[in-house]
Amino acid sequence: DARTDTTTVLRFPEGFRWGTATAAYQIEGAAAEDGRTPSIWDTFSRTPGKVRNGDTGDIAADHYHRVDEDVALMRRLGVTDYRFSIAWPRVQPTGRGPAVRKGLDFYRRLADRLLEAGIRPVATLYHWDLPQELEDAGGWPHRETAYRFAEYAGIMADALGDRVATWTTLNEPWCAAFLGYGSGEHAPGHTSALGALRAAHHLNLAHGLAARTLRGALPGAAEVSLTLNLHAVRALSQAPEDVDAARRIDAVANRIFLDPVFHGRLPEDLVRDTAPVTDWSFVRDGDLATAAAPLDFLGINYYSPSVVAAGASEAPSAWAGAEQHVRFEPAPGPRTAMDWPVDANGLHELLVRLRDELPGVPLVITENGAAYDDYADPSGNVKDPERVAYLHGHLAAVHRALADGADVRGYFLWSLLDNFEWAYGYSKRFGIVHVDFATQRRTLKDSARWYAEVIARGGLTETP
Ligand code: GBH
Repeated sequence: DARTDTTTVLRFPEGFRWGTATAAYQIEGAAAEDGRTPSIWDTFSRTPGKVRNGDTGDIAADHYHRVDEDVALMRRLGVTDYRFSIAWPRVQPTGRGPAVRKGLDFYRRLADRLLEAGIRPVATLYHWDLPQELEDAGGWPHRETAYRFAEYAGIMADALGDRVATWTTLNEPWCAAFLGYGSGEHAPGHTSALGALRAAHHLNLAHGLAARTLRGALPGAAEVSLTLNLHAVRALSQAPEDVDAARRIDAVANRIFLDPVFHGRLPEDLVRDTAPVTDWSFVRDGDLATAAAPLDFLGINYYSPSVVAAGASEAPSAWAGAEQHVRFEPAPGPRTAMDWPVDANGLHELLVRLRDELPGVPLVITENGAAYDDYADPSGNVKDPERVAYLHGHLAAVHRALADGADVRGYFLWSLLDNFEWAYGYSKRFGIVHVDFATQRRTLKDSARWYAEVIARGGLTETP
């Protein structure tokens, strides 16, 4: 009984949302079924040299055919919420015109299974899988894409609005813009500072247009949100040039989205800093006001902090010119299998910053988790002790932020399943459920059992 349990020292508020998260291209597979057409990630993953081992999302975790089993897993974990994304090319294959019924039916079935299991569906409209036809017409650097996105949002609100009450427009527009069009590490793989900045702006515009569309199409109780991967950026020292390097990255990674979406303005220093791009005429009158549609919460994805100093990094980069003035420093301490530093304080720092800068905006951690290799012990249990330690540390940081007054309403663990980890293919495993990709067999890892206990208790014990 939770009330008499004295071992739970870090208790979370009543009604806190405990979830897991996934994304369509990373788990669904069924890439050519029921009318789905290629997205930019299908094209990119088929381009030699772009994804490790030539992996694609053709089959992935075969979730398209295993919805019942996957929802049953979540019911076992006891999650209150599940965050999934909708594959735009599955429901509107060319990114224009009428929707495909079978595609809509898939998401209706998923939402129904979740509701039957007592799990709240949380739908993200865009987790990076742009219909290839829209990319061929110019992609996110092209303004028209924002209007196409708003139309697609309306289709989904009409199709799922009776079942889904919580909506997110975009997942991590920074990645879509700056990894997709700036550094080229992600689809569609372009390398242009101007293209990346145009993409970022049109994603902000798309978000605002879609937020208004959702609001108009859904009943009053629906929630509308945006998910950002805010960068917890720290200066290597208090020397003014290092502090300035951190300011530059904060502008091009964080404030480029926060300022339009919450304040209807562009950061002035960003416009000044983003040489070689000086012509910002792609930002038209009224766009920033459109981007600033009222939201019910801000989603934050956090994995690790960055440390920067004055210096120079390589181009082409994800930093739209800032790389000419900024050097990324290896952060100290342990690392995950992605080689990302493990530092839960970065999450606390971000939450406290948002408490101060966005008063009145509820916060939800829409992704947090880690890639580690797991191993089976002699009795077949899948062990992942580093992941358990990572999760415990980060949830403790969330608890600290709550105690410090941050309005955090929920936590979604990335990820439910091992999946297609973008440019890393299947070489990195983020799941709390192990997937044997040869047989599609799912096995709970220790971290899944641990998370189920946390949820059942409503909090953490002193140590994992
Ligand atoms: C998320 O993105 C995605 O939403 C999810 O689909 C993905 O599977 C998951 O995380 C794990 O990768 O570029 O120098 O700032 C993560 C975003 C952006 C986090 C790049 C790490 C690297 C340091 N990532 N960042 S830097």
